[in-house]
Amino acid sequence: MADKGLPVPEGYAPKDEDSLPAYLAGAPAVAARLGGAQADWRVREVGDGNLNLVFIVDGPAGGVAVKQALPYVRLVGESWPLPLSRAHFEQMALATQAKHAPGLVPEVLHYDETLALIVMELLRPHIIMRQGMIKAIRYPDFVEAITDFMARTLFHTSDLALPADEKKAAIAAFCGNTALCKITEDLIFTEPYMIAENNRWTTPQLDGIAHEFREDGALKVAVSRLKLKFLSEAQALLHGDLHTGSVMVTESDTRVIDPEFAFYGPMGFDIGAVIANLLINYFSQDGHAKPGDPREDYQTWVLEAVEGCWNEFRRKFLALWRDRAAGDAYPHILFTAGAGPEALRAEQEVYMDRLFADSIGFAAAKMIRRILGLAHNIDLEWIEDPGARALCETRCLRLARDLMVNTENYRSIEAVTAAARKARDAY
Ligand code: SR1
Ligand code: MG
Repeated sequence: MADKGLPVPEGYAPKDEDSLPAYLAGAPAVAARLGGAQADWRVREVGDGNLNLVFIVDGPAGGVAVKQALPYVRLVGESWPLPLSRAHFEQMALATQAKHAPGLVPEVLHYDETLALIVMELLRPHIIMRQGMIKAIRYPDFVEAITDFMARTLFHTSDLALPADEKKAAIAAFCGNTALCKITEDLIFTEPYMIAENNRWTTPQLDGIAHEFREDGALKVAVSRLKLKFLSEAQALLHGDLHTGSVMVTESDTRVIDPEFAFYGPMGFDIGAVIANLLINYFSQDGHAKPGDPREDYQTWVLEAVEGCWNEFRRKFLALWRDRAAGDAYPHILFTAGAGPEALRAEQEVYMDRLFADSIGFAAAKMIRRILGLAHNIDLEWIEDPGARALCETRCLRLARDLMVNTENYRSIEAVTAAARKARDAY
């Protein structure tokens, strides 16, 4: 037992900067990557996320990143226990992602189930994409990489690619990640629409809109439909938390990190996460712009990235469906001759339209939760002037509500980006 939080296995203890080197010296792949002797290794705890410890360790030959789960939510403290098993799901997800999207996730060098500790290659000189976007840095490689990642990981873990027995075994392998799913179910789909202790927003500026959302029946129905999808549609292995804080970048390399929320869920949840976080950044730019540092051109780039994310994802996913369909869904034998091929092509359009609608709905839910719920984005949080921040947030919330409720107006990604431009002018 840990003295606080959840019960932990015998042998678990959080590592610190003093105890980590001796432990890593016993992991041959890690010691080789670092080089020299443990006395030469420099350790820094750098975790700034919501849940875990993260260390960077540098040795004479190279560096590694070490991520260790704590038995509670770091953001809140020991009063909110959280199972260490999330590290188990994370390393399984990393292995699946590495198989289907090689080169787009960090290499795992060592995993310790008891310590809930994963040692990975150190991504250097990468930075967290969100931090770069706040400084208006463009990432020309991003759309290509993230759409490769999403198309490949979602397609290859779906019923379009997997035989039913393999798919069911994979669902079973991830279905124990319930505590992390519950965080999403509560923080994204429920709490922003009610009075909840965890919620916070820019006050008093957003008090009115927060109240309005809590009274909005159409919005509550829309978000509840999305929640039901999240709860019940095991379409593919999701990353589960695919925001720009889960992406590390240079201008020519993109890696997806941190899949501890992984489980089999609706594909649109991952796609929506990417779109939502780009749109949040788009709106936040007006709060970061200064005389001499205008952000309009960057906002144009961000909206082009939003469009690219959907359009390229769609193209790549359909190409995989055409070339690599080996699953039990839409059996080949039904669609090879006669009217079959044409019927399948028409059905693929319907499938992608449905996936698009899901993605935009989930994007909207994620925009709202980052402004009215517990965990906020630094894109907006780092706007110091509360009035300026509230204006960006209001535009984002107004668009999100419209995306979620008036779905008939959003049949294409270009309709979404046009509405984002309009929301920026309208409020
Ligand atoms: C209590 S955890 C809050 C959020 O942090 C993670 O990044 C997920 O987005 C989660 O919802
Ligand atoms: Mg994370």
